[in-house]
Amino acid sequence: MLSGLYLITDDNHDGKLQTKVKAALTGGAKVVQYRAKDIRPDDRREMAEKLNELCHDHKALFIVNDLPELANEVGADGVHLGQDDMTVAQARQILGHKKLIGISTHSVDEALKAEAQGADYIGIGSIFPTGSKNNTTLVGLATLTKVRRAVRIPIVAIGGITPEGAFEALEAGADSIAVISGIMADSDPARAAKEYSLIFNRNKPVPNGNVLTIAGSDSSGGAGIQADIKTITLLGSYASSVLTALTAQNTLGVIDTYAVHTDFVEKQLEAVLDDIPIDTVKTGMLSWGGIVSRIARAIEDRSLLAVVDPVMVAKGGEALLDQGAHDSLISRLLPQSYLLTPNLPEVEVMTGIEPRTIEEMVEAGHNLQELGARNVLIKGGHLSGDATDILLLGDTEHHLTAQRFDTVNTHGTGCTLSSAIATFLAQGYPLKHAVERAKRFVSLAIEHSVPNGQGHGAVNHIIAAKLLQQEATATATP
Ligand code: 3NM
Repeated sequence: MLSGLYLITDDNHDGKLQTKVKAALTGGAKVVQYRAKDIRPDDRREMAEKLNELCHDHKALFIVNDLPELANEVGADGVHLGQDDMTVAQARQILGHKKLIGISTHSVDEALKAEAQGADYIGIGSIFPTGSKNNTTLVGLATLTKVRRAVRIPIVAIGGITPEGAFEALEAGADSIAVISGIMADSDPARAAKEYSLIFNRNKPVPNGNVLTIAGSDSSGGAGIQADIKTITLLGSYASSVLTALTAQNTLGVIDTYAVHTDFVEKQLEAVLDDIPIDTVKTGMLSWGGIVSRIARAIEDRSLLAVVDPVMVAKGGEALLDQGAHDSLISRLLPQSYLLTPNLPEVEVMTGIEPRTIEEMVEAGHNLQELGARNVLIKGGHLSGDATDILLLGDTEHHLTAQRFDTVNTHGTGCTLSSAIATFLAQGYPLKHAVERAKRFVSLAIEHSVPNGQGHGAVNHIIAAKLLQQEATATATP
């Protein structure tokens, strides 16, 4: 069964093809199709041999575009044919019955014909507009759904597919998603591939997705590791945790903190990461510089998708990060963050400017992207009026507004939001969906918070998870 992320190589012979394919395989690509149009046959064969070996080392399939003879010579798993290439029967004669043969199709008729001819899978495209291939037909998601109803063989959706588009294409019935530019043109192909790969976690049985939280303990249970584990668990994923510090804390404030030794933080990290296939990471309070650097290194080495909540000050105003940690956060961790989720005071600490308007929030977000954050969510809760957050997704900008509730019981909102985002990402929601859903969860948790203790009571994770589930069931299409 052909499923998962299907990478197609581009024609950009900049000497980085192998490195990029290896990164994509590390990020979770399950199939690689070698598509090399204008290259000398000897060079093509040499490259095909190398990529074939790389794929097999990563237990991925290797498919050659257009050329069954080359696929045969290098021991590839199959060939992919265009409508104008040889027939399936001709390719079968060269490759035999054990190899895969795929065909590009652009309509229900072509798909039915490909299945009748004995193709093992079909490509269908272009689903969205693409700059990677000339003269494609734009078929769209509706045709994809019709093709799904018409054929039984696996369907690979192709053309202009972003992670958001991948989510839609899987909903529309695709088994696999083929991507060129979304991975090959990305400066970080491993993370890009991971982002696409996670979309395939959708609809897996509970616990769906492995989330690792790296944060401090809040003895009162409302924030920190405790809020993270409640959030991740109640939303249906599996929570692992690495503790960076203990706090003596209650709803009135932080009384004291006790940092865990850096070596021991690293031991915890390695114990988890060497064993459990972690889908996403959330980082919270990291306490001091040595810890921040080691965590940044682990995230970099393993190309993890990390939601970084740059926790710097507690609600009561106590500093939770020393100067060294603050510097390492900016120079080491920020460039490794898949999503950075600062509130306005944290934006000020990181950029030197405290935004007072939406425009200033957007500008500060771009500054944080220039410092290396891949995507940024600036939480506008500290501005008056409805709470508007700014989400910068690569180079697109979204404004997300939520109702403000008049309550002091907001202990743990930041931790809850970032761990909910990490959870929904691990469950196969693309980033914008994950952020929107996490915001809804936090809104419900604040709306239904109950006083507990003498200060800022905690948000209500339990009711929020139930209500979110009910809302999802009510809006699901029958
Ligand atoms: N075949 P990107 S679209 C190779 O419609 C190819 O059959 C298509 O590249 C088809 O992910 C396409 O960069 C290009 O849009 C896909």
